[in-house]
Amino acid sequence: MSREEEIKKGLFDHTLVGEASEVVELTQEGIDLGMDPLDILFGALIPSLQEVGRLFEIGEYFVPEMLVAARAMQGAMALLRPLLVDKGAEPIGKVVMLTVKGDVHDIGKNLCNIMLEGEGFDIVDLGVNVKPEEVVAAVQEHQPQLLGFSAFLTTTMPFFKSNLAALSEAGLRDSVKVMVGGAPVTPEYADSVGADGFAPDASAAVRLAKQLMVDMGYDVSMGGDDSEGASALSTAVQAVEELMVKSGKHEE
Ligand code: B12
Repeated sequence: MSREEEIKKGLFDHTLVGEASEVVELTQEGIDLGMDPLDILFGALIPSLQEVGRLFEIGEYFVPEMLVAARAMQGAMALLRPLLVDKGAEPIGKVVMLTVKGDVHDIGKNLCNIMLEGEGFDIVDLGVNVKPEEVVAAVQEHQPQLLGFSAFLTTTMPFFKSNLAALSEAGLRDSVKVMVGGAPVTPEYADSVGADGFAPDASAAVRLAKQLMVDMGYDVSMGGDDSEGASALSTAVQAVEELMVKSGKHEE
């Protein structure tokens, strides 16, 4: 096994049991060895968190185990973030992102933020457990083109609808495009609540965000061989997709 493979295995194993300092050390070693940060993320850390979810589901893990695993993952994300986000160019649009009321899951949202930021979006992150009235206030204050709602619980998904209703009541619904996501969310559910789009993962969220900008008449490069700045992450996003197909996350 190569050192890179050992690092990935170590990251998976240590994240699973929430050993944060080992996860941080291995992440740093991987970065120093020139490993692709997206391979570290999608090839080791996220699969480990998926396994954590499975163990919770079958009753082998409880909330404390999930929490330490999530903390270990976040330590690694702090190291990976600067490598994934390439600041400097003019923002191509503004996105307000949040996890809905009653929900504290933020890893998926944070990952979307990193990828969106890396593609040139300006991100306003409202954090977790965000109430509909706070959503309205943030749209008034920041006037984003896009709004992203994240929910990881079937019991909090209905807040997508509450948020959309609050926006309509405030006369703001037509001023933004709304995208939704999170582990239990489906495209059908997104449609049923009247969202403008759904994405199952961060790379799809980037494509969706750009498409929604284009739909609104903004001139946004859609990746490919265009400008230098935009293409670095587009290439990375493609790499992620390949990794996800390999790991069986995407069937299509
Ligand atoms: C870590 C974790 C926790 C941590 C969260 C820490 C944190 N800071 O986020 C803690 C321990 C706090 C936690 C608590 C709970 N959790 Co929890 N948790 C998880 C776990 C293991 C991982 C979630 C995660 O971060 N995944 C990694 C990310 C990267 O996931 P992802 O889906 O791939 O994310 C992508 C997409 O969803 C998408 N996306 C996400 N957001 C958005 C937004 C937009 C706009 C777009 C376009 C796309 C998008 O892009 C992301 C990046 O690629 C999941 C299991 C799982 N398999 O999901 C359970 C899970 C979500 N939790 C669950 C439960 C039940 C709970 C608790 C109720 C447990 C309890 N009894 O207290 C509490 C609820 C707390 C609350 N009020 O929110 C259940 C939910 C079941 C359900 N369907 O309702 C799950 C599925 C576990 C299970 N298998 O049963 N949890």
